Amino acid sequence: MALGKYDPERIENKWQDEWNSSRCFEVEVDPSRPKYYVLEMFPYPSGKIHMGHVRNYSIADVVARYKRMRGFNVLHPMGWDAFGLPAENAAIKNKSHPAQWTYGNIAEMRAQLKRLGYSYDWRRELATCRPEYYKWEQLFFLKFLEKGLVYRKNSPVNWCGSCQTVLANEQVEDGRCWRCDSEVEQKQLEQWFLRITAYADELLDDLKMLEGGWPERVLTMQRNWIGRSVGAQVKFQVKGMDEVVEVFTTRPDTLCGATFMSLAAEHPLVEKLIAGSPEAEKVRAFCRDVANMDRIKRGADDLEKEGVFTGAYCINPLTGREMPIHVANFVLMGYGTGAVMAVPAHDQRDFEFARKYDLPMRVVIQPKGETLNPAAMTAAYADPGILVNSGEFDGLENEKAKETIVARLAERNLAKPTVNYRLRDWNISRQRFWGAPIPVVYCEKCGIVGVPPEDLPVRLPEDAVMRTDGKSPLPFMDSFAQASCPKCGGPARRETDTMDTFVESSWYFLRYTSARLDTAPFDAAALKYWAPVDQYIGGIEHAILHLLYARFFTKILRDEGYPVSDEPFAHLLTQGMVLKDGAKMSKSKGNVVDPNAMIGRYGADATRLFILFASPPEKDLEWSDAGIEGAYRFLGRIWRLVEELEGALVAVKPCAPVEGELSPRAKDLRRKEHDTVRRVTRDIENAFQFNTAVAALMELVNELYAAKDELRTRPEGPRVLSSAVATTLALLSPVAPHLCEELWQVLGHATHLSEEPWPLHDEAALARDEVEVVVQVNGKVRGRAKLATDASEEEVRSVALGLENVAKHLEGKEIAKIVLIPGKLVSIVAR
Ligand code: ANZ
Ligand code: ZN
Repeated sequence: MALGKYDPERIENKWQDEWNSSRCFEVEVDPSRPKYYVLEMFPYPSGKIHMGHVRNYSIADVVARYKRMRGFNVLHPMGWDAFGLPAENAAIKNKSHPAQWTYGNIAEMRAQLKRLGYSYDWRRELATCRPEYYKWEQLFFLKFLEKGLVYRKNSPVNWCGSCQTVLANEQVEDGRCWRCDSEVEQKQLEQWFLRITAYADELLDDLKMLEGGWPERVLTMQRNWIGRSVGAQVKFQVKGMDEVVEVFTTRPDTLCGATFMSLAAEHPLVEKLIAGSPEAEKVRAFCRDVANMDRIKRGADDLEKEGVFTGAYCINPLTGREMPIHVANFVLMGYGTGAVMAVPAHDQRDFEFARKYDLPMRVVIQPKGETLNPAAMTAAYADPGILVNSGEFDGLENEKAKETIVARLAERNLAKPTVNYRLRDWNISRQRFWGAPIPVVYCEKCGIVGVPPEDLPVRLPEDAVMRTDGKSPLPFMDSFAQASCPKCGGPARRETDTMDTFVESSWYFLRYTSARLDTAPFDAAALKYWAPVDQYIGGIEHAILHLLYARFFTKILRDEGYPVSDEPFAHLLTQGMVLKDGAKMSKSKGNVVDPNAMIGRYGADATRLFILFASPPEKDLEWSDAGIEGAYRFLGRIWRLVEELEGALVAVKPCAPVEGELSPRAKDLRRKEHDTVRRVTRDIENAFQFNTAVAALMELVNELYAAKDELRTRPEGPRVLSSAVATTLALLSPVAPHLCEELWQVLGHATHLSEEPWPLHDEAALARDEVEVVVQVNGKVRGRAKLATDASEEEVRSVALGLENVAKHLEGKEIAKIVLIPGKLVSIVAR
């Protein structure tokens, strides 16, 4: 039977149907087997899969298929991060419901993923916009409410006018909305917050557990975002008033150098300090201007430092000197106490401020072997040193002085050690329709009342009509917003804000373990068996947002008693971008390559192969038409190889044992086969270097071509050739599964290659025949070396020159000539 032409579409459809009907990727809990949970960050159903997705999911699928062949019980699920604003915008445009757009897109994208042959357990598919999913999130919300882990607070929030909703701090990038890039304003609003700060220490400390498993740069980004700062709170008496100013400082050692005080414009003390003073109006005007400034700009290093004197003074608790109190634009109310003891000699911002307003400067930290002169300084001295001008503390190393000074002030109740975080609680209220409803009502009598768990889910109305003004329809729908109080039965108003969609993505990976369960969010046994995710794969853009929230959620669910480990993702791979002509593929740049077109033209296997071969997973990948063409040709080459050998092939497994005498050619091929198993396995185990793994396979295929005609006529030929072909197919199958399954069948196997074990190489097969070579220097025998029969000239020469006795006889001489007689002699002529 002739194989015919390599027709990817035919064989890919065939095997996708076959995998589907044989349910070979569906998995169950099986405590007798080791589990492996591999997961990609689930997509937002925007309409179509793009190359970035294909790359992400192809990497994950190779991992899944590889681990399955290694004997793991592999969980590899897929789902949809399905709530969010684009669905609402599309619904407004098309005068439809966001659900329609969303489910339509999911159907299309699901078909695309199936066409790529990914080995998902599709029974576990979930979409976060389904009530069967968000019902559990509402239940979590109620539990958190009971514990005080979620609370309502009136506070300044980030408002995106274009999205008509608030944003979490993590969703503001350089003062702009993470979604639409509009400038974010500050607004005062009552909102729901999740108390992520209660877990700040644990979120920081547990990053240690992830070292080695997560990219270092992601760990650093998380560390900086949490921003733990160790220091002290110090109290300053206000002169002539019964008030104190409390500051947070990381440098209590510089206290004697504090020459003035800087307050945030919103600091509550400002009004008291200026009451009745002639300067009051001027100070108020300054505060108003600063309060309206962008928060990001206010915190930026290059901000032009500005301020105004309040007319009041406080007293330095160590020196007893008076310090003028200013309001300064760079002091933020949301951090520390909103007040800063200004040490111009040792803090750059204070230095700039003091120079501008001609305020006194006092050096209290002296670098070793140098004397700083305040008048001549051009920048603050922020490095370590010895205390000076600090009375009894003079001569102390500044690190030591931090403790000593705080302890001394603590005796007078003027200071206490304090830890501060940059991390703020997570604002989860969104004024949007297409999100999970927050399950509370507001009763005139009882206040905030949680919806009883048995009444969950609070469903999004299916008959909602989108508004043309961009606002959520929920507050305007009496059928939704009017409720009765679960406690007193009186009239109540339902919460019409929905949850941030990042809440859904904070626990979906746990839900996959029992995605269809309808009596509880998780089946305890399944959760215990499958969690944590062993390998998580996704984009670096989630380094803070999603990954921090997911870590937090895992910890609070653990504390609710669910059997999850402390960290959700043991290993993280952040894949590089897909570029075309050096730029990230994007609609706006017009350099998008459509996966459908590539699959249509070259097939899913070639598309996957190109993407995995073109660069290591964590590096950027440059799209190349020649590259995918080359991938397609390589697959065709394997196809033709099997076609040409068809009559000579037998159904042996990879790395089949052979008996009897092997010809040198057969030995070589067998050695190459086993060496390829060793290399491919090592490359995958070592940070998933699929590109070099594929390169090794290409060498093996070349060797097969070179050996086939000679070997097929030898008695041991069919077995040796068939084993090498079987090995090629097994090793390549995670990357190009359809072609490999098909040819596996052609070899005569009745099993699915996807369910076969991964080949194991035999060390003995790697050994090469050796001969003893004599080494002469100027005609005299000076050494002997054991070398492989097929050692290269270069190898022979370097081994010969490296022999101790040979080197000794070459000392001080120049080599004129080296003559090689293969397998016998190395003759060196030296003068
Ligand atoms: C005196 C001092 C002397 C300071 C010195 C620094 C160097 P991190 O590391 O980010 O926590 N600070 C405190 N609260 C602030 C606020 N609300 N807005 C702006 N700045 C604030 O920084 C802590 C330092 O930032 C604190 O230590 C304080 O200045 C300032 F040589 O106190 B320091
Ligand atoms: Zn009530």
